Amino acid sequence: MSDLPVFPEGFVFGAATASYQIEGAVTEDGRGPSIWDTYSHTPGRTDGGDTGDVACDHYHRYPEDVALLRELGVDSYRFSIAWPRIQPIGEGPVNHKGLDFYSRLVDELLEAGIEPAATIYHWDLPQALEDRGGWRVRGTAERFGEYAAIVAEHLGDRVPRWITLNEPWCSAFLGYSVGRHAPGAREGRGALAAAHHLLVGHGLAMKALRAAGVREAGITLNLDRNVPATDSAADRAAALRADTQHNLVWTEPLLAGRYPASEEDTWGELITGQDFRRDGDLALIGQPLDFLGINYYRPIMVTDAPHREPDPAARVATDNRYAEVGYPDVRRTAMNWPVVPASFTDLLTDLKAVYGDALPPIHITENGSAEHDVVAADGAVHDTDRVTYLHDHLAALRAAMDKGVDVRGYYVWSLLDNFEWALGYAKRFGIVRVDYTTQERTPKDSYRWYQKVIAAHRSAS
Ligand code: IFM
Repeated sequence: MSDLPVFPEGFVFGAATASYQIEGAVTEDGRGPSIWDTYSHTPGRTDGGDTGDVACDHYHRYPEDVALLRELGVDSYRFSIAWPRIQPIGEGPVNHKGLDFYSRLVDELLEAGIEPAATIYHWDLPQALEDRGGWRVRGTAERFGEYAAIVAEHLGDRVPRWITLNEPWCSAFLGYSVGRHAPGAREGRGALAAAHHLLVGHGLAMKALRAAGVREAGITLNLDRNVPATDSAADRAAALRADTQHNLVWTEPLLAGRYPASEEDTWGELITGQDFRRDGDLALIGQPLDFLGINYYRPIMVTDAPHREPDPAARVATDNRYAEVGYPDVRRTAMNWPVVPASFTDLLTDLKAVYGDALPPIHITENGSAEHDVVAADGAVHDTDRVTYLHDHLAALRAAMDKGVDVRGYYVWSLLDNFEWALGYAKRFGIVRVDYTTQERTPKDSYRWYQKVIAAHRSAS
């Protein structure tokens, strides 16, 4: 859109997806079951009983999807690799048919002039590893390092940008504490152990990526901006606990080489005397990053609240004496998420203020909105709310860059409507509509808008 500020030359415009959300073909070419196959096939776990069995059938239709990306004009495409396609039980020999799929995808992208950006883990843990403790146990982090070495060795020469983990907060806390993501556990220490082992896995994967000589390696966090509901000391302390649980648990070890100073106040006795941390872990986790990936969608307003579970022994790791309150007077997306673009600017400038030169260059690896899309009589989707959301968030991002935050790229979430985890197919984030009966793809107005943004950027730089 012409009124968007100009982005610097070399700024990367991209689009993102993830394996289980789009691929389908879950039993094809030797793929093993993942925790999301198990979870989605468990009655009552996902809305409408939806599963990723077919999803967008991208496994078979990837040439069509790459053609859509080419027409869109993106510089880069972020996809994720399904671990159970590469190692069906999470360890042992490589399943070459699985690896070949990603090799073909990468070649197709390069042929289209699009830089591949690969996420090594976007939540589809091989079920066999979950059966042995999942991310609660250190062995999973070690297996993850081995898997990362395999994909880096086979694809590292053609994939310049690598992301070890996507949103480890969701893996650890939604997966092992809230129970709304696979594997669906509700635990205290298990979730905290998972958070630590994900970070250890990240460190081991970084070593593997360095050994393979890839151009850029980093991690993607879904950082939240936790805003106190009032200026009272109690609400500000609650916001710090929310910040600890959502952000500091990752950013402190990754960027400052320490665990959060506020962790005991946040987790109480769940974190004391923990035995999952080992000497040397912080050095492993805190290896320099080439970039930090940030996924941003919305702010969270919090207020002080008592523990939901009075018995500490029965507490989950997300019971931290704060409660989310409604954000007043703003539009909400179909996810019921408040739309507050200015908080995107604030999140980034705050991060810079806290970490200074220790903050690596940033890629926004996801940003977008689920909307109540309507197919018009002519088959088009006039998703003006999504266009406004994307426009305003790009402007907010540019404002953060003007204030000194080094941001190198932006990936819209998502290229396609897809399987929105426990919420199934009802929530549509795509800039391309997918008809799940026919698998027909229809570019929405937001796709055409983004195409123009990218073209205008190209002609200005
Ligand atoms: O669909 C998810 C994605 O897998 C991870 N980030 C948030 C998106 C929207 O909820």
